Amino acid sequence: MTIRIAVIGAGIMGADHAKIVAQDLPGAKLQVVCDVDAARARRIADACGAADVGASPEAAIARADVDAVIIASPDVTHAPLALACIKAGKKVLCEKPLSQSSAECLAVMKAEQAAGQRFIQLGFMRRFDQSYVEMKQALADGKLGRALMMHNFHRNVETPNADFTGAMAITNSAPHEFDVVRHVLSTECAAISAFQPKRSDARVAPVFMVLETVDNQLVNIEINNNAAYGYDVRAELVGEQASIAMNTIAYTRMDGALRNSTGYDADWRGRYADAYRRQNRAFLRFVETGTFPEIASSSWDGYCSTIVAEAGVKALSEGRKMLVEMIAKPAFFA
Ligand code: ISE
Repeated sequence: MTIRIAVIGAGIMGADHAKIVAQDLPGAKLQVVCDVDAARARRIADACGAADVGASPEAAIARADVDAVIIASPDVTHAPLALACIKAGKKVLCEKPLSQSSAECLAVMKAEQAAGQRFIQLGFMRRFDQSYVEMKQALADGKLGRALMMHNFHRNVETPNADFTGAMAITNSAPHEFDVVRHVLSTECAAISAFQPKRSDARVAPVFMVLETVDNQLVNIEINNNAAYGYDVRAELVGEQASIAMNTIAYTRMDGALRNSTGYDADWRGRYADAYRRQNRAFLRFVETGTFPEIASSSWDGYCSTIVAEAGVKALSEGRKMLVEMIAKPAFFA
């Protein structure tokens, strides 16, 4: 049976998901591209061969010819639209974050539990990236000894718009690290501190965070959304016996003029192209079988990354370490 998918949002991520569904997701059909900007929806739909377009997310979710939904609309719409999908009985791949409010995340979790089955897969695609898969496996195989620290750098070329702030680096970019660190280390964050250096210009300066885990490990995360030179994500997991670090991913090296060089991707879509496709294939299997993918993120994981982000924003604004107080993990999400 072909799974007919509606993509909500035709911006940078909606366009990428529409392309993946149309070109790299055997067994799926791009049924609807939905966006309030009709011209943008039509452009993406025509480019990807979608069956239809729409302007109302709720109407697209309710369509009888839509079996599953990918939410790639603005962050503030994610939780309300996820709730609409649960109500319509449709499984959903929701781009991160689930919400920038932990209370909204709890409401989505509550709705899933009330429905008695899993509906939400969250778009923390880093878990599907081979580098983090190998890190987690090396730790599980005992090759590192006990995990002590994890160093993380997350650098974008430049902020997407002029009103991007240091707090947004924590709520929009850092959730990737908040989630993948939990996943790789199988731990939770107990406390977070956040700092910012001063740039010589008006651009948003990097945010540097130190997380303390409930297992007495240290994690540092640099989010630099104005790195200028390229899209560059790095990570190193340090154990008591060994450490494992992510290589810079490049398929070629240029030699010439007495130099050699490798290129950087312009943004995450290139660097994580394989991870997005693995994530979306896992989602398709979830829709087909009803079995939640083992390594995927759930609405619980969305809550966990958002509660850390909320504490991180307070730590940055108040200039002091903040404790992270979370609810216990419901058995429903075991
Ligand atoms: C963006 O929203 C993403 O999700 C990217 O994966 C991340 O690298 C970027 O920093 C975010 O702004």
